Amino acid sequence: MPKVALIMGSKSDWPSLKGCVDVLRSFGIEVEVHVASAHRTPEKVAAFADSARENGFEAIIAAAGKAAHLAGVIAGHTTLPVIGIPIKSSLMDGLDSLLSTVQMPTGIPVATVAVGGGDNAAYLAAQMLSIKYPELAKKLGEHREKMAAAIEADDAEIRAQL
Ligand code: RP5
Repeated sequence: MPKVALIMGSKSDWPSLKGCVDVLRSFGIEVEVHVASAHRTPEKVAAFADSARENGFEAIIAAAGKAAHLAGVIAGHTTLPVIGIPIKSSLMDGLDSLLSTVQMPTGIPVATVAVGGGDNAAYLAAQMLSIKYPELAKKLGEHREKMAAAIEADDAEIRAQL
């Protein structure tokens, strides 16, 4: 079974991350969820990331707000793919989190989704893991077909009103 970790910098991030967990589970991806802070518990973050590959994780999703260094610090401690979710948790509408997450130095990338983009982080993880797990590729294809059918239904509904 594919396995990923979802790490958040604070419990206050959790409400915007439930969708991420739901999407991962809908694809049959095991997810281990932790609160660990790059600033408040830096040793815990480093230890988790250092041992993530040997502990069977295949990607790490990291969510943080404000000075959002969590994903970047994790990326510095592992060569697993790291997906960053900037959280909107300040007066700056998440722009601070977005830039803190995405602006990584060369060689240490963080695949950053939109501010509050937890669901897309899960879809991206599923797409990455689909290289190894054919059942994920199949489920992703089916999901795309469902989305397209929904758009076609919306198109018909709007056109019928005119
Ligand atoms: C970040 O600071 C967290 O990821 C959170 O988004 C933000 C605020 O944290 P709290 O002060 O709510 O714990 O580290």
